[in-house]
Amino acid sequence: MRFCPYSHRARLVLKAKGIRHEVVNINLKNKPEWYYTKHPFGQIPVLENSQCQLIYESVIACEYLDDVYPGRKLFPYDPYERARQKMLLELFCKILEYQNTPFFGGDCISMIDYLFWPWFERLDVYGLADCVSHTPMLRLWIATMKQDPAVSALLIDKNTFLGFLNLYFQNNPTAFDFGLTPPAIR
Ligand SMILES: N[C@@H](CCC(=O)N[C@@H](CS)C(=O)NCC(=O)O)C(=O)O
Repeated sequence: MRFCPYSHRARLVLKAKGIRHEVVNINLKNKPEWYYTKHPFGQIPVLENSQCQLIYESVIACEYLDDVYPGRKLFPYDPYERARQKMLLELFCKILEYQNTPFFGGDCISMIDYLFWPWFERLDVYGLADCVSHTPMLRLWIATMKQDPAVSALLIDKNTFLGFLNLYFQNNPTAFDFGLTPPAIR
């Protein structure tokens, strides 16, 4: 589902690491029966690798991608630093103003930034952009994140998001497809 922040996490990591992949979107209001063979409760996202192994829970899926695929490691190698990112993730909003580095994991973007980002991208859509107006470090982080190639490639246009939410709250089963262009008829 294109608007899900948990799936967004996985897509950010796939993009950041340059991993070739296929995205299969499902309609959460009308889940296909087969999807329950991928996830016991039909939640998204689920990652399926080329050996047909299934990995769910977005943080676990992101860590799996980081471990298995080459390219820049997003989680730090140092076990303490890795644990620290996971602790920050647990604390999430409570720690936001205690950072004094440009990114949550230090001087360059790493896994923790990608795992936080989907919620920050949605602040404006939910009319909550003002909640960061008194937090200059956080505003700077948001501006810097928007310049990252993976983040900018996956940014969702605000009007598309609002169009989706409008249909979603009307219980319209086509909400998840909002903004998609129908395939050209040959
Ligand atoms: N802890 C899960 C949460 C995933 C989640 O809540 N996904 C929502 C969509 S944003 C979902 O699948 N909802 C449908 C349902 O629960 O039936 C993760 O991190 O992957």
